[in-house]
Amino acid sequence: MNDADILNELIITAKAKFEQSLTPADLENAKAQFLGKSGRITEFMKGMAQLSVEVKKSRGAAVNLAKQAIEAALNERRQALANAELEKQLKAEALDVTLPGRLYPLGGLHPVSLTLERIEAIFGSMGFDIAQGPEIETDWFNFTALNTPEDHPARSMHDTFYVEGGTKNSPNLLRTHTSPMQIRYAVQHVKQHRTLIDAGGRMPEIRVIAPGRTYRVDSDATHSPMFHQCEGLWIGENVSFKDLKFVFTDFCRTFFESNDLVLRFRPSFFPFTEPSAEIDIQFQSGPLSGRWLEVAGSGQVHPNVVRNMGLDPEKYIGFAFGMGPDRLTMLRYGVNDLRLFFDGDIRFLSQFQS
Ligand code: 2NL
Repeated sequence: MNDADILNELIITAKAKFEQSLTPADLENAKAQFLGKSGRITEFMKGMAQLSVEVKKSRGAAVNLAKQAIEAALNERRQALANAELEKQLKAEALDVTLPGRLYPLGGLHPVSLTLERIEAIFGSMGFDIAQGPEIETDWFNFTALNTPEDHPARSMHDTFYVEGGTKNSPNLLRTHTSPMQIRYAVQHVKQHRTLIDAGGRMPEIRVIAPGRTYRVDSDATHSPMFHQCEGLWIGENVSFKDLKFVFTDFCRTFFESNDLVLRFRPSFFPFTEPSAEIDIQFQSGPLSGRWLEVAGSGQVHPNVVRNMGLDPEKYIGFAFGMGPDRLTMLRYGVNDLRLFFDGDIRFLSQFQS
């Protein structure tokens, strides 16, 4: 075989080897076989030392051409492997920009919070202020100011959570109802209008609701140690039980979205009201139709309590009521175990998104 044939053969073999190389590493190994230090091109050039200048020249030119051809084939193959690699990567990371986005589940309000918002919106629309305040109260605001006698069972360790702090005469406790906030609100209101009141002017009426968390030592299917309350208070010079009846009837009909719902006021007793009444409601249709359901306590604010607000009970009169948003939530949604609201099971809680 002459030189040209040998070199052509080398080029063809190199091209074939490069084609067979499936990875860059294979390809570099194949390259070494032809262009490396002991590669076949290098070998071919060895022994050229003894040749004549003419032959060296023509042979050198031929070898260089062959070398260039092999290098060209090598580069082409390198590029092809790089392209294939890129193609593979692109395919693996393929992104369908036409796919819809993944929705993140949105949180929602707790069913009792929904009820509180509802209560606030309804009383707010009737001109009631909304007052929020401390859950750790003093004995004065929670009991004494509310005409609750020293020996009342509600004040016992069995019924109330006492906490550290406070004074011997007025220990700190977790409020057992939201009434203390109403006293705070009323005292503030009266302070604000003191000059006017003392001058015999007309004090703007106290119209407020106090929603929030309350605490009692109690725990079963219908009682939770932490529960919610929402109380209402309306004090003025000429506020009567008929106002309470109207306001509360309107509230219940709006809250339960039931215009034919009827109310019943049943005589009762609370230390802070006199007279007092339990409020029952009756649906005229639906699953609870015909049953009397207790939803609130109420009454005319006791003169002692009016006095503790800084007002003269001979001149100022009004009513108060207290209801349980937890129970209202159970009635509205037909839930029969109060504990479900406070277990924190998202499968239960996520059913109340509206
Ligand atoms: C119930 C009973 C009631 C009140 C709460 C009240 C507040 C003040 C003065 C007088 Cl500042 N009374 N609140 C009155 C009657 C009943 O709640 O069974 N609640 C769930």
